[in-house]
Amino acid sequence: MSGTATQAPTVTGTTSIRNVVLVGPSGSGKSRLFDHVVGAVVPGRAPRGEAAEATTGLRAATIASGAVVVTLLDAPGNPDFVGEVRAGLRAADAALFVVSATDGADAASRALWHECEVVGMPRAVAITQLDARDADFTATLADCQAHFGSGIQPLGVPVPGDAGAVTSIADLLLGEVHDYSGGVRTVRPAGPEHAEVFDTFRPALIEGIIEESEDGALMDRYLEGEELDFATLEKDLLAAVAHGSFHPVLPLSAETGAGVGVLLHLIEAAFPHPGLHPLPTVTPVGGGPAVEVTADPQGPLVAEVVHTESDAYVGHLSLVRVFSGTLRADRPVHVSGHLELLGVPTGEGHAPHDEDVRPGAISAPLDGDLLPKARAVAGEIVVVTKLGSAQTSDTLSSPDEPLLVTPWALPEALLPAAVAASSRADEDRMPGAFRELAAEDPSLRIEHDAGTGQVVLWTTGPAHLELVMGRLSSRFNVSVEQVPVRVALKETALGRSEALGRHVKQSGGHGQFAVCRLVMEPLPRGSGVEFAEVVVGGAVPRQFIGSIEKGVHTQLAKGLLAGWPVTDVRVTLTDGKAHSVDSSDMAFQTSAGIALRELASPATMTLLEPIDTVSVTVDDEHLGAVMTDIGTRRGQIVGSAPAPDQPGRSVLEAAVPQLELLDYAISLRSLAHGTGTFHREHRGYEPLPDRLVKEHLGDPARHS
Ligand SMILES: Nc1nc2c(ncn2[C@@H]2O[C@H](COP(=O)(O)OP(=O)(O)OP(=O)(O)O)[C@@H](O)[C@H]2O)c(=O)[nH]1
Ligand SMILES: [Mg+2]
Repeated sequence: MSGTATQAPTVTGTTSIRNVVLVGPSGSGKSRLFDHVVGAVVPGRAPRGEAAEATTGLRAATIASGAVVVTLLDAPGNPDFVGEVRAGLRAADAALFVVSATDGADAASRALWHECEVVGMPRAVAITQLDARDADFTATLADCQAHFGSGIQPLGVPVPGDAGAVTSIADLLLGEVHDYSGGVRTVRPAGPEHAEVFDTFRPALIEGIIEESEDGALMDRYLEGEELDFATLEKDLLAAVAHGSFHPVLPLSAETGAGVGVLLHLIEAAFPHPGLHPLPTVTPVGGGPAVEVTADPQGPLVAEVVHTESDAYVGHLSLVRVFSGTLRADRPVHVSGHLELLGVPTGEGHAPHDEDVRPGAISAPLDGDLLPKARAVAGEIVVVTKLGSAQTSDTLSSPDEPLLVTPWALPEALLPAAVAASSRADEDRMPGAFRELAAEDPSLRIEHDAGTGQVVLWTTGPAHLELVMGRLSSRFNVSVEQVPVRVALKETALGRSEALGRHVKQSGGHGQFAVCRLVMEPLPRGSGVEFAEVVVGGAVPRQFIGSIEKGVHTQLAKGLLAGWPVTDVRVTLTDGKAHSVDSSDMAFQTSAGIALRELASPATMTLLEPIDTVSVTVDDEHLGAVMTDIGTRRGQIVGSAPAPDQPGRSVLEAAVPQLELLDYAISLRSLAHGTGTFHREHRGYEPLPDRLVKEHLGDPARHS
């Protein structure tokens, strides 16, 4: 904890709040820009070193800027952490989309742009790293216009200085040149040397703004040659940005600070305040029709936990966006989480919960520092301590009127990693650590697989897995080893087989006597297990038929070939023998097991593997590669079609064995150059190909 600011900026009302999330691919310069802006407003903060690490979770800082209070959120760019981006888009009211002038609008940028688009986020584009050697502003701008559609127009254009470094920016609306070379901004009117820049970029900007204007006569006036004044244009520009239909582009350099002043002005003047941004769906806890809420500090309290961290000194820290009402440190809140309502598997640690909790302190965040405050009104983003039971995506409301916010679209964890505790002590610490990790991270799914007995961590990708493993050891002192993930198979019958089960022990004392003849035959896929009996003449007394049935079910659940449960078979009791004294329930159960083990052999039985329906959404140019790859995974293509609402992308549906999908979350990224996403659903079981059966029979799964 360090820093010089000790007081939270004063929020005078919801309309003076601006919440802005930085979104863009990894390495585009979001954290650098975040640090620069925070550092410019709060002097004395040590900037991060050159070897900056990739961001893994939301960072937040609330700063005063002009007449508004801005909370900046820095989101990670790595696709594994798209859940944090979505949380940031939920918490903020506008996004600053960051594209590096060295990389352009690459596949990762396009995927993130789509994330903003699906939630209708108003956004501006920052083209950063203008000072880098291979920076190309014009090419990056053209790239953005090509990929992000209409409404992308620059407000400023960098003007190269003497040494090539970008120290000046031509402001296209004001007709000025802003010079940052002396460390502070100096403004001069544009000279004849800048005519080319203005001629190139200004007409398109002005036409773009006019097209968005509510004033239909403006275009005619412009076309008739009238010089439109700055105030007219700025008003329309601001309206268009807030509306989400126009995306002004700002050149920026975190190195020289060029463009940062214009950015802060744009945020204050053009970015929507919380009252203009649509609120998420809110329902009463326990169900019922949606409740209308507005960004009114007097309204019912509705707030959502968008990020959770654990601090060695302060403990549980919840980053909370207040949507309605006022959150006060001296009033209890109702904490509610119901991920099960989303209809997706949630794993351990995400059980539904509802409880009233007294919060600890409320603070404005300043990137790790906490600036205390007494309350937070609708629209604010604050840190709340001591909400021990609150998990990321939980709702905070008033205990008198408990409400539930429908969470943002949580990403699916599709990369499985099986782990085993290194020691008994590690095993004891594992459940507590898992509980904490799951509470922080709704995209982590922890599963104890009943079929294989493995503990499986489902993550969104390798960087997410690495983060989770790192936390397990550094924060919870739990050492685990990664072991190969197993897939739970099943056994079934190929043809009819029969055997006699004799359980006869009659030497001395109370004996055991039970004999049964069982026939096993295949049933259609999905039938499960059936038991039948066709015993004639009371060879097996009535009361023991139930014993045999029980013994059959017990043995089938344990498996006959390789320890996997047997399915899709009918077992028929055809004959047997009993003894008037020595027969018993247990003896007949045992004889049934013996008969089944006797009749089982690789000649009459085989293994079934689980098959998933996989739908892959991918850029058209990579569809062929993805299809070919599905083939190498023993997959069957079911069909493909253009992706709804996503021009240039297709959805491919295929049936693929789970055994071939263990690394798909990683493979698809390289196959589709970062443009692919997929979803999988269990479809059913199919026989494992012969060559694989041999492999799996030599490798018994699980034996009790
Ligand atoms: N020269 C120059 N380098 C920059 C600039 N902005 C960022 N960088 C460098 O680019 C690298 C990545 O910057 P970050 O700000 O960490 O990138 P990020 O967008 O936060 O990346 P993620 O956290 O992974 O999403 C770092 O080494 C920065 O020093 C800039 O304006 N100029
Ligand atoms: Mg970062």
